[in-house]
Order: sequence, then C-alpha cells, then structure tokens
Amino acid sequence: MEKLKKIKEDAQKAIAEAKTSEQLYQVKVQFFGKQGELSLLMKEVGALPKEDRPAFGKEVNIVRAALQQSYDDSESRLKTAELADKLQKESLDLTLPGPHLSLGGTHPIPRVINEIVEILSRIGFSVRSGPLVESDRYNFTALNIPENHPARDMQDTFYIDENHVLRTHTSPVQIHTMENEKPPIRVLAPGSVFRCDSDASHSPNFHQIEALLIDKKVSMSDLKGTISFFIKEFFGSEIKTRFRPSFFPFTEPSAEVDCSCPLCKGEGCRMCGQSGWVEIGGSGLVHPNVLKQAGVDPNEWQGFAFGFGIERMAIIKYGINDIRLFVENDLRFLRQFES
Ligand code: 2NM
Repeated sequence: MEKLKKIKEDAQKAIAEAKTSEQLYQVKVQFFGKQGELSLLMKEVGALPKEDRPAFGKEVNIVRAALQQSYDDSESRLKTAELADKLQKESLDLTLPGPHLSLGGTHPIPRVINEIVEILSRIGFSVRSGPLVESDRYNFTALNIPENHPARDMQDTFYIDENHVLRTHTSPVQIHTMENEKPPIRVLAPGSVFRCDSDASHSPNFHQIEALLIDKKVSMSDLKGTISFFIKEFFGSEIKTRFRPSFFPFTEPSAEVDCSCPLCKGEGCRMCGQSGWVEIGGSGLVHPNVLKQAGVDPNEWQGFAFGFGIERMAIIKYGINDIRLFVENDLRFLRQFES
C-alpha cells in the first residue's frame, strides 16, 4: 500500500509536469506500460496473504483509474495546445504575392502586322482581306501579269487546278476591293501568301502587307511621302528611305523601296551586306490596265500601291537570322516577344 501510494504520487506529479504530449507518453510507459511500475507492483500481489489480495487489487484498480483520468485530462489539454501552436506556425499569409505566371506574348508576325496596320490607319488606311485560293484571273490576269509570265510558272506557284492557285501575293485583295467599293480608296491587305520555294531565307508560306490608294490626282511624290512617313514610324525617325527604279507588271512607274539599315544605322553590317541599305519592298503607280480590269476608270482615277514582306520586316527590325524560327515554336525565341 505504501508503494502504491508512492507510485500514485509520483505519477500524478509526472503527469502534471509533462510539457508535451511526447513527455506525457513517456509517463504512460513508465507507470502503466507492460513493464510499468503499476504492472510490476501487481506482480508482487502473490507475496501478500491470500485474504489481503482482493482489497489490494481493488485499490490498485482505483489508483489506475484515477491516474488514467489525470492522464486523459492532461493529454487533451496538451494536444489542444499543440494543435493551436501548429496552426499558428503554419498559418498562411494570403496577402503574399502569388507565383509568377507568364502571360505569353504576340508572335512577331502578327505583331509586325498589327504595328504596320496601326501606323497606316493613322493616315486613313483600313484593312481588307480575301480568300487564300484565288482564280488565276485575280492572282495574275487582272494584275496585268501576262499568260507567259515566269511568275505563273509551276515552279513558283502552287496550282490547285487549271484555274486556281494559292495566292502568291495579297494583290488579289486590292482587285476585289476596287471591284466592290467606290473610290477614293485607302486599304491595306495583310495576310498569308504561298510560293513554291523553301530554304533558310524563303518559306513556302509567308506573309505580306500591301497598301492601295486610289484618288483623283495621285503622284510618285504622294507614294514617296507615304512610304517615308511609314518607315520612320516603323523603324525609327533616324531611318532614311531610298527608291530605286524597277519593274512590276501591275505598276508604272515602279520602284523598289530600301531603307538605311536599322541594325547598323547605315555603317555597314552583315544584315545589309556592308552596303548600309536594306531592301524592304516594292511600290509604284497602279498600271492603267489594272484599274481598267477592276472597273476603275483610269481617265478619272489614279493610284499608288506598295507591298512589304512581313517576315523580312520582322527580321530587319528584330535582327532575326533564320526565317524558320517563325514557325518552330521554340519558346526561347518566342519568349523574347512577351509583352
Ligand atoms: C507590291 C509592289 C508594287 C501592288 C499593286 C497592287 C494593285 F492591285 F493595286 F495593283 N497591289 N499591290 C504592289 C505594287 C505590290 O509589292 C511588292
């Protein structure tokens, strides 16, 4: 009974002093475990006189029940405190900024198209579009390109059938516009075009933008002023424009358009082949035959037109060295155009 009393006191003290549920568990092992002090005491019951054993056993059970109650109370108090502590430490600060999510960006081709359209829309041009498959009348004949012209060759043009092709330029859109709208006209035709050609600088499917203006009196100086304005807006105010006489079946006179190299500012570099100038497109006054074919009276109306290759504009503006990058979807390339 003395031993039992001592165990009870020690256990009550140890339970009260346990600071964590782990320490409390050690108390449980020490006092009520299989090898615990209460179990060992019970083994000594055999040493008692037979008549004292039931009373002793009863007393041990009362002590055990009392200790169990203390233990349970203490355990629930510690567990509650530990949970509160854990929740406190793990609490989330919902005002912290979230992880960075990439918004992506606009691919350089539509980006260049958007930029050109934005610049020219400021001086009255608006966008028109047309089909990718055209009859050869719209792609060639109406543009004053004769039957035996090399541009019509199977080697340059994707033929769909005898009379239809994948458009080789966006000029057919200009013909549709002249047929369907009354002058004065100021339109832009950006879009996808196709030529049977493929290497590091030629893609079989590339993009163009062409501008057409029809009005009462239109001269080469209107054309030069418009293109020079556009080049300065697109490449920078320090960039010069140069016109070289050329030939296109659909314009007369015709001129090729160069600008001072935006990469080296005219000093000479790899991009401009040391010349300080890069070719960016073609232009001219719309040929009277083209006006006539599209139902516009060349005695009343005149027009200028010009066209640029979009890939070429992007290559020059961003210093891109391979036309295939535009279609490879390499994220290292595309990420340079994130907004
Ligand atoms: C160019 C160069 C020169 C052009 C001509 C026409 C049309 F339909 F009015 F005749 N549209 N686009 C043209 C003229 C395009 O691109 C290099």
